[in-house]
Amino acid sequence: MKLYNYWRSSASWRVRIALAYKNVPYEYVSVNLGNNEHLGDAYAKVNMFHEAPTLVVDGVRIGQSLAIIEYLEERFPTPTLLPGSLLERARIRQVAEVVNSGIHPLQNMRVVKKLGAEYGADDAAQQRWRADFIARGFVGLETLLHETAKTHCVGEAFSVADCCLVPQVLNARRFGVDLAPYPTIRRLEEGLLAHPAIVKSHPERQPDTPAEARA
Ligand SMILES: N[C@@H](CCC(=O)N[C@@H](CS)C(=O)NCC(=O)O)C(=O)O
Repeated sequence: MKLYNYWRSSASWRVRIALAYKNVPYEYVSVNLGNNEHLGDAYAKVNMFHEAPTLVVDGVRIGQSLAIIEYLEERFPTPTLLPGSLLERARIRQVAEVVNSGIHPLQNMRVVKKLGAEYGADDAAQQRWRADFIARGFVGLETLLHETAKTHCVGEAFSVADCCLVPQVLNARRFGVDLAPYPTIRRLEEGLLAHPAIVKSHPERQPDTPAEARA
């Protein structure tokens, strides 16, 4: 398996967490989003949406981090990333989608670049845009997690919800979101940052992590 990804991409990190949790070996292929490598013709042959991550298995290119994680879950069911009862699993998927479909797209690189190129938003305005949409999402997410979380996002077992939460909190920190109003999110992040799968897959420790960003 080859994972086309980028150290700093939060959607990539979700998949790296799942691979580490399930102890699945893979080849790390770096796609430098910082240099717009994902926008070139070569990467279009890997991912026609010009997004990271992409998992390539037997020549089949799977995009969308949650689709990749579901593939991994079905192929390597143990340890599971979808634990618990039917209703708990629905909550896990809900948290994952709040991040994947609700928060992340509005703070994504292409959106913010367009604000700069076509709507006159300078760096500070772009940062405010990102921080604002992350914070709006976190207001609801904090309430949801207050209902669902114990040691993990949903109950006491590690799940795909945790794979999605931690990278989004790192983005929040990167874009200057004040995390004080979100005690449940902060508590969960603090605990999860010590998890071996998260430590191993952390952006600070990847093959393409630049020296200045290394742990
Ligand atoms: N929902 C997609 C999002 C993929 C995505 O947009 N990834 C970002 C990096 S975190 C990206 O490639 N952005 C490139 C751009 O916006 O130009 C997934 O979960 O895989």
